Amino acid sequence: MIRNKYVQSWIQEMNELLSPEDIVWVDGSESQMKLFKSIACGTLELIELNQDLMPGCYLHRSDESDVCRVEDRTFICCENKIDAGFTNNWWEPNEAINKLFSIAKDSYQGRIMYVIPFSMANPNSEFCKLGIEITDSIYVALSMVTMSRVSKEVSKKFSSAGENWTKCLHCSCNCDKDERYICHFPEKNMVISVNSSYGGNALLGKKCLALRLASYMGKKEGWLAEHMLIMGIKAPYNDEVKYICASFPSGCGKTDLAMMKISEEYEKKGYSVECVGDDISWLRIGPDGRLWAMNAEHGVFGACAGINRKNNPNVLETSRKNTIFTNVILNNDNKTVWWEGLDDNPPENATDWLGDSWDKDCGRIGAQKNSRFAAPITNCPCLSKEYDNPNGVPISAIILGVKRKKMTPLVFEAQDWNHGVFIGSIMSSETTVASSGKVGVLRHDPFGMLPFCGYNMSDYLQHWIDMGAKLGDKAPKIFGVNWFRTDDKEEYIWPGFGENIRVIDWILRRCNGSLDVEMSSLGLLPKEGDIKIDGLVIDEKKFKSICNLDAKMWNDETKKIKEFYSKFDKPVPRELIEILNQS
Ligand code: OXD
Ligand code: MN
Repeated sequence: MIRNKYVQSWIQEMNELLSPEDIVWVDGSESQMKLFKSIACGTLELIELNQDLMPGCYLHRSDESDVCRVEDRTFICCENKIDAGFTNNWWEPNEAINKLFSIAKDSYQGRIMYVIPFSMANPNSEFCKLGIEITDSIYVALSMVTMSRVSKEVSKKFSSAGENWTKCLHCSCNCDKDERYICHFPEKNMVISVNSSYGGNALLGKKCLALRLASYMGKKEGWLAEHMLIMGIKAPYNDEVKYICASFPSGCGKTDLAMMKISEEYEKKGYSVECVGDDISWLRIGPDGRLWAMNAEHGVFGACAGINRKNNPNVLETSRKNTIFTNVILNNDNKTVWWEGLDDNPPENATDWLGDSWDKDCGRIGAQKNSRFAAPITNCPCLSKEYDNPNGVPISAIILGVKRKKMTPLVFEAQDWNHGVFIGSIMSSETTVASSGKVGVLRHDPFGMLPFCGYNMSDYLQHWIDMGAKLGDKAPKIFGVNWFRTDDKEEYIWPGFGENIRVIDWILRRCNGSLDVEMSSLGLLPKEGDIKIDGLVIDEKKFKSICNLDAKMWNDETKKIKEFYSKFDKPVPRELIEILNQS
């Protein structure tokens, strides 16, 4: 129980609304988590996996309709529609609350109300934001403990927090997809999510607080909440580890990049990579005037598809203990998990994500395409020792990544901060399975934040420009990347994964001012030979093509950007219009 009258009165209000059988306060302790897991196994919400091979690991299967984020059912409920802006669905707050409360009313009957006091970011840092999630799902409660910071120490922080914490209400209800709503109330510092238990919709500290509400808080308080990984790189020519942030839209490999395993050849040359965060960065200007970043989360909610020992052993290793898998294949013989692409040994006696018997020749895929694992970040074999530093880590470069078959070059550099903001504003990527809707559709997704910016996109871009003005000559350099260019056979040209160190190497050398560049309409391009491809099996002609900007394609692109900018419901910052007109 927390000594805070605002907390107590909200819990009482929710108790009356939801009518649970009992209330359980979650403190994240080992003994409590053990108890929750055994209860969840009893109700079949979890299936215990092989505890010798995968200690502390469990499998969960979701409702068939509840497998990803639902952007069309996600709302920003602020007083004025214009403050949500054209990139968000808007709902008048009182109307939304009436509807949501009518759905939530008595929905916990016969169920437990789990009350989870949590912190996003290190609770002993300036970055910390407190929240309380109420949920009736033991799976959500367990996952929140993994993904955020939940402890007795965090609970104590609420005694002096007054009203300064986020109310997060989650109701599983009966998972009715037509009554599914993920609603954010920035002015009330509140989130309500009903009828979904999928991570991005139900672990309310993650996308809902740490991005949608936090981006709004960041705008008001002078910092940034971004859909960005944080990684450290030691290079032989730098005395110290350099940290970079990288944004990519959902499902484009942030976890892979943050935990990438570089080749032995690069290790021998003196390179190493460490992970600070894989999805959400909070960035503040430090006392030294530089930009400092902290991972808002404490866990990894990674996509299983495509993870294997060859492409990324570090990600696989992260999921080998104390992990909850959702919607993967169960190997009934040894109680381990499997998904398409993991290895060449699909299990013979298996059950698919829907609970049906499965074998490789049955004509169906066995793991849901957006199957996931939730693991403590401390499992990561290349975790940075700075990952929880209350000051964050100083950022030397920001990468803005897209997923595009054509047009966007492998890597390029912005001319200055505002030009970098322009590059962020025009990012356009192919949609992935992380969200409902068609996959592979090219859409504008500024800074990878289209589904996550909790306020008007023009104001967001202006905030980026303002941050640059405050940073002045301490601002990190900004780069664009695209690992995903394809050839005529639709095959990726760039090998990606651990070989991305070659591109990061170019970026770090540019930060040192040690390489020259070619000018292009989109930004500064590497000079031939500056990105090392020795030892790679890559067609030189194709490689050259992905390093360059096709003038005709760029010309067509500028028309699409103009069209995109014309959809803004508040003026696009003048600095960006000027850059577009010169491009
Ligand atoms: C995620 C997402 O799960 O971006 O991180 O959808
Ligand atoms: Mn994400």
